[in-house]
This record gives sequence, C-alpha cells and structure tokens, in this order.
Amino acid sequence: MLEYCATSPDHVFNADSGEELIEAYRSWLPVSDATPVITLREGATPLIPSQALASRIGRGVRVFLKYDGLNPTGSFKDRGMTMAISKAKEAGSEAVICASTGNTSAAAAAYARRGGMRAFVLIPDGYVAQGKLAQALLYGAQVIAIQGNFDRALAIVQDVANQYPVTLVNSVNPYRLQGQKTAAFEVVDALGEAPDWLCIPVGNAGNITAYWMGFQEYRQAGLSNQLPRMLGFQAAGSAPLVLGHTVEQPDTIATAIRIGNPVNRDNALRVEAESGGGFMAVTDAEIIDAYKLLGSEEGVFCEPASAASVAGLLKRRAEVPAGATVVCVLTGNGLKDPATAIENNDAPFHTGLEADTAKVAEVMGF
Ligand code: AN7
Repeated sequence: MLEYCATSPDHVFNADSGEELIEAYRSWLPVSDATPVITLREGATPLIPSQALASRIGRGVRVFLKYDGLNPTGSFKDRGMTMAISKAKEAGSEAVICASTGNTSAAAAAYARRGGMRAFVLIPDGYVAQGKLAQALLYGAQVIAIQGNFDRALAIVQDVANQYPVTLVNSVNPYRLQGQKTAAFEVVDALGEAPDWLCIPVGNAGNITAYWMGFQEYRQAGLSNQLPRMLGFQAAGSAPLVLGHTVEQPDTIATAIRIGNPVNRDNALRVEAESGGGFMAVTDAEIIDAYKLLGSEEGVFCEPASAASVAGLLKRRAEVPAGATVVCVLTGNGLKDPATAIENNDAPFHTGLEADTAKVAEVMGF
C-alpha cells in the first residue's frame, strides 16, 4: 500500500474555482510537474442537508448527503480514476483494464479515452445497470462480458495485468484510493470539522478505506479535531464483511455492490477497528425504501447501492448520539439505473390517456 504524507497543511479548497480535483488538492496527492493531469473537472460535489432524515432521527441530529453522483461520469469513481489514469499516462501506459459492476468501467473508459489510452473492461454478463453499460460502450472501451460474477472478473483482470502490458485500475491500484480520499477532504472543508458518523455503502471496501485515509490526513495536519466512526453497509445478499467470510453467489438488487470477496478486506477491518465503526447488512427492501425516500422527499436521485448508506443510518438511528453530525455518502447517480426506478416508485403514472383537457383534469382529481 502506497503511503503519502501531506506536505502543505495550510491548503484551502475553493469550490468555486472550477479546478479539477488534482489541482485543488495537489499537495496531498502523489503527483509532480511530470504528471499529465487527465481530468473532466471531477470532485467539488455538494454536501446536501437532509431534513427528511434528520427529522426521522430527531434529538438534534444533523444529516448531510455527500452526493458524489454529480461527478462527470456519475459516480465517486471519477475521483480515483483521474489519479489512476494520470499516473498510468505518466508511466507511459497505453492501455488500462478493470473488472467492474459498472461504475468503475464507465469511469475507466472515460478517463482512459480522454488520455488517449485503450480501455478494456470486464463485467458480469447481465448484472450491470443499463446506464453504466451505455457509458462504457459510448466512451469507446472494449467491453468484455463474462459468464461469472465481479469477483471472478477481478481475478481474471489481475492475471491479465500481471502477464501483459496493460495497467490495472481497480482499487488495488493505490492511486485510486489517493484520489478518492479527497471526498473526505471536501466533507471537512464544507463542515469545518469531521462528522461524528460517516455512513457509506461497501462493496470492495476501497471507498471506506479512502475516506478514512482522508479523514486521518486532515486530522494529522490539524484541519479537524476529531475522526468519524465509519459505518459501512452491505446488501444482505452480498455481505462478506458482515458474515466474516466470502460469499460465493452474491445477490442483491444493488448490482454495484454485488461483490462477495472484497479486495480491500484487510483495510476494511482496520478502518472498523481504528474508527470504532462497524459493518452491517441492509436488505434489498430497506435499500429500496431509502432510495424512494431520497427521491420523493429530498429530490435526490441516487442509485440503489448508494441508498444502502441511508438505509443503514435509518436502521441504526437509535444509536446516533444526540446532536451528532452524520454524513451519508451517495456514491452514484440514479440515472445509472433507470429500470430500478421505473419498477420501484409510488408515483401515480397514467399512461395512454386520451389527449383531452377534461380527461387530464379528471385524472388530476379536479
Ligand atoms: C455506486 O464499479 O466495484 O466499497 O466495479 O458503484 O469502494 O467497492 C462499484 C462499487 C458503492 C462500493 N456505490 O464501493 C465497480 C464497483 C457504488 C458503486 C460502491 C460501488 P467500494
């Protein structure tokens, strides 16, 4: 694991500057003047207060949504990918490869192509949301759908990257986590302090590891006084960190986190121990309830996997200390997976109605 020490603790982030993530946090990242920065102006995503969640918890608790679905390719993966692709370019790489449940493939494809590199992505055939597949194809990646799950795809791309001249950009690539830690910086920059709880969906456990790194670096530099408890939430059918063993046949509606053998398992257990946090499972029904609540009460459309953080917070609401500040990470944009939204909502949807004012007024209830 690559360790990087911050050199300039007096950095002040200016979200209005329109700077790309690497420029905004350059002194905290392993880049130099020789690094070609491949960017789509990622990062600087909003931290949105959620009154609907705060009122469900009560006791003066504040809840914020870190909406990373507003990154250029619609997920937090862009933070890691701007770093991984820039460093691959710096090293002279001409091609990158990843396994993916969808979002990594979209980000890898976009940044690789922008950097003039070929992108190869392995996905589990039939288990990637439509928007993500559309992105990988449109960005011009070579998409290879295998008859096997994500864990199998990851094993294959690790083999391929070991044997052939192609750079692996899954979260075993240390530059990925370096880029992703900037989300924690942004949270502290926005709140002026680290939150008390950080709720986050967990698949491979790269993001929870990266957030913890970011919170620790800011604390060491004196930019925050405290560290959050890190609460990781997995889908009940794909919960290896909760069960304590690999899940051979992971299953969940939240296909982004349909992962049975997390590659960052050891890091995840360290984060749990160091932060006094924990891992917990949420059912698909709880995920969908949270997903619908975010959309219909907050106007925030995230993908199902992202809603696991909110489902988890609601499940553990009785344990939130009075007056605490909680941040739920919304890792991906709801538009990634339109099919799940169309199948899971409570909106009245009148189809095939005659094009007539009186008929329209009638279904409106007038
Ligand atoms: C929306 O794209 O693993 O715990 O291949 O897309 O860092 O793995 C996606 C993971 C959460 C879990 N939310 O993050 C992939 C992939 C969304 C995601 C996760 C993913 P990690």
